[in-house]
Amino acid sequence: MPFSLRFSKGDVRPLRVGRAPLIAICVLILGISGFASSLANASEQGQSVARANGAQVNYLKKLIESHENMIWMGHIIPDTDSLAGSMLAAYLHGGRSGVPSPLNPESRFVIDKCDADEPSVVDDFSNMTVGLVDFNQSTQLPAGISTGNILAIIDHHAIGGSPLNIADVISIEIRPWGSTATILADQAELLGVKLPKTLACVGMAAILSDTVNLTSPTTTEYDKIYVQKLAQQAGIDDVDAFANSMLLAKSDLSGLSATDIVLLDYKDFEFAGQKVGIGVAETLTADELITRRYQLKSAIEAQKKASGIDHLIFAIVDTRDQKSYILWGDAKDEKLALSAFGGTVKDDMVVTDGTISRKSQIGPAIQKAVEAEAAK
Ligand SMILES: [Mn+2]
Repeated sequence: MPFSLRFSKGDVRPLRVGRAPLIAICVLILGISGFASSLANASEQGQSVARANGAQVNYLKKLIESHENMIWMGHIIPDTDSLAGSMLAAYLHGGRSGVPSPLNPESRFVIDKCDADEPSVVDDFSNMTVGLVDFNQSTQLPAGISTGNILAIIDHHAIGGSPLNIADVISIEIRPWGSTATILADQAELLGVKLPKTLACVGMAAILSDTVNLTSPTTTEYDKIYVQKLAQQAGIDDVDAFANSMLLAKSDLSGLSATDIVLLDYKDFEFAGQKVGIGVAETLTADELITRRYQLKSAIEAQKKASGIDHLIFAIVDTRDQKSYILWGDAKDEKLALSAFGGTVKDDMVVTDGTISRKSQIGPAIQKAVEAEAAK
């Protein structure tokens, strides 16, 4: 018999902050083979294994050690969470971090403010194995990454319309938390790894960014806890001030062209066989973009034609008043916007109150509308 495992009550790690209700956790771990051999080694050496998800035995690290040229990458257009995800994952599990294209103004602000080293832009993935952070959709995979070279995915998004089709068994960890950085902060804690100040700062910033300073409906108790913990590690006293300065950095879009704004935080999806692009601009000063809405609509229409997709919806997300102004480029997408968000068209926009999250509100609403149309 190769090995045996004993699990005790200690296997289930309670949430460390108080009476917070446990939310549903979805942890998919498919990289069993590397993990099992690590467990076998641990068992042979007489160590006890506390938890069957790789905690204490960093199976990803062991897996990555056997690959010379390994890099952690986020979705095509980087944001602060995909940046933080690649940096934290590389620190915890080995390999190096990279971004597929240059950073947006908010992420640049975070790198400066946290005094962190900026990962380099990498677009040549030949002879590399890759770990993906913050996405699992084939439509968001940076060009040049072969699915056969993907070792692991760490993410917090729905598996959605066009998940990556990967023939090999790999490690996939998806938890329905507010950010990828929250999952990595939790992995660090499970592994007993203390993050350096700079990375704790970047991780905290990523949680704040993805959850809009813990106000988005995607926010979980875990996000709140790890913002506190990471802030403490990073020596940041005033988290609100940090979050507000980030939101301000993100809001200054005055120097950007309409097309730049549409593509600043943009993702492609596939719903019911339709290619759908969704761009968002989170801003405290929505009026500035509302004033430019006809420029934006022209840019949306041009971008949609240029990329040959079926739909393109853009949302001005007003993070101050917690609502979104939905824009489109043509009559087909006006119909889609109305079907997805209801209401009426006023000033050539649809306004949707309480909507600030692409992941849990805007994306799912559009997905349902596209699927309903396809089913007709
Ligand atoms: Mn994210």
